[in-house]
Amino acid sequence: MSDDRSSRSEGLGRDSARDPLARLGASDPLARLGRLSWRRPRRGAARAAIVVGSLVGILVGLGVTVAAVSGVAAGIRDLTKPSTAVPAVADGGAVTEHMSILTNTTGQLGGQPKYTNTSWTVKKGETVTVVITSYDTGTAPLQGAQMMFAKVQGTTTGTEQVGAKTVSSVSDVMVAHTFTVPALNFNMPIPVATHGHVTVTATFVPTKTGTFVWQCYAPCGSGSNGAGGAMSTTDWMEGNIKVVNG
Ligand SMILES: [Cu+2]
Repeated sequence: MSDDRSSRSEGLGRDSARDPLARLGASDPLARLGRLSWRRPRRGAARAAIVVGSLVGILVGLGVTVAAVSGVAAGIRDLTKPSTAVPAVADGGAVTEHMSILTNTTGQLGGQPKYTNTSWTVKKGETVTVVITSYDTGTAPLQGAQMMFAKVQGTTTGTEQVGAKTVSSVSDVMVAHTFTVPALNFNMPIPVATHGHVTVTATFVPTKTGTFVWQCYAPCGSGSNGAGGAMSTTDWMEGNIKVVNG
């Protein structure tokens, strides 16, 4: 290229109007071709350089724009979002759900025990205190696989309060009912009300959302195995707990 450059310098240095060679060169198709072929890459290179330069400029501009836009977006996000990470659902609140187990029922299932407030809604992540007051003075001793429901499970302390006593289980022969939410691995055994009534209290924190069935697993219903009547009737020994986002 340096040779071409020098010859071009000579060419440029010539006065084409007075130099026949220059004129010849200018009119000679081969010479023109040569000149063109010499100039073309330079023009091409120049164009390429301009194009590349423009592209770089555009890309840099785009980059700056993107950075600016994302910066603005980040700024907007920062402005609209809480400054500290907040768990999506937990509100750190607390709620108490009161349930009773009555035995003075009338009608078709007359005399059979019945829970009140059988369906309620709580928030995921909040502390739920369940207070169950039972008026049932009869027992429903646990049988076979039901034995596992003598144990308190899934409460924040692993225990429950029976009156003023803190217990981690209830004697299986003294159980009258259970308040069990299998999907939440939660179980409160309710002992017989030896003094007219007994109040059992426990707390738990639901960690997942959904609608979960709770059930009594003590054979307190009718029939030979105690699984009929109240035990197989919704809103008697069975209900729903709905856990929603806080
Ligand atoms: Cu029961």
